[in-house]
Amino acid sequence: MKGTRNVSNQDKPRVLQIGRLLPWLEEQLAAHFDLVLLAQQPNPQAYVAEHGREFVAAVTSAAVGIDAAMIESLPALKVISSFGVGLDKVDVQAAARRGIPVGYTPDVLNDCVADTAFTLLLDVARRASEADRFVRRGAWLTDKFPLATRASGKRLGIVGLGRIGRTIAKRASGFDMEIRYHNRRPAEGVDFGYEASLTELARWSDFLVVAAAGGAESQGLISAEVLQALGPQGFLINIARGTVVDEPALIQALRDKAIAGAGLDVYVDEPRVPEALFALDNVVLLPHVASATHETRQAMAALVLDNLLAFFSEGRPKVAAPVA
Ligand code: 8YV
Repeated sequence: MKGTRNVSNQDKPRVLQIGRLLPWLEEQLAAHFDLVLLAQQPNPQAYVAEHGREFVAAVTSAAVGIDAAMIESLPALKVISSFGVGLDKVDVQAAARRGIPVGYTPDVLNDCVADTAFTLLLDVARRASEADRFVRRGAWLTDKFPLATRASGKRLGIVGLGRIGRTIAKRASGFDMEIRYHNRRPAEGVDFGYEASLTELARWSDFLVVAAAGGAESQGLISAEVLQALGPQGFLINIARGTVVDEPALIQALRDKAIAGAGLDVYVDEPRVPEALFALDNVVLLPHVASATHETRQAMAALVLDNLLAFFSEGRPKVAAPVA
């Protein structure tokens, strides 16, 4: 019965699951903990108001997050475990104020997210999706497909040289690309050129790849001015968060051909993608799938579980989010 404790679960920590997770992970959580899936409650808000004090752990995801109000409504909460690396929807500060650590899943997704950055980069530069549409509609029989843009040997600007940004840089060296980057401050232990001005980085770049964390600090970083500096030969790739880009300015730039094209995995209001983009051939659109491979999602799921198990056996998650 929903919300009623199973006798065999009484000794297990009570865990609130916010949002759906991979079936394997849900099974593991249910086996190790006294798990309640909030989405299965007829009235989730009323359920939390009535039962919130019973939970010592919460499991969520980067997509769903957990805000300060939810943390507040769980007065016995001791740990949060989130599926994903992004913390823009997880109120780590509110948790930290109560001494609650947040487990999350960095690193295990670096390779797949970097692969997706290059999927988008090569696709939009070489017009692969557009060419696929051309073949499928039978246009090859009568028309000539236009020339594309070379990717190898070009200039790659990376916005946010963190773990994922560095993995993208590794891929780029295989394409003989020259690399520069923009961060709030120069990164340690890298030889790539640092650009203090994002606009200057955009001006220099053939491809500008956004790999910065989301959240208030990076909101609208890729502005109309940055896009203008990227210019009619430049491409924008975003595998970070939709909010890092001024989306209306990007749509305008793509329409006006003020930039050459864009490859996007993320949007401001997912899963709602601005319809204006659907009509444009110079943009490749993915449905936020950068980490979505069997291998990486399984590694993320395993870490979500390990973070909780480590907290209950050793007092801290295996990988805890930094408190800024
Ligand atoms: C997640 C992501 O798969 O890790 C992140 O921050 O954006 C993706 O890898 C997705 O958002 C899961 O919630």
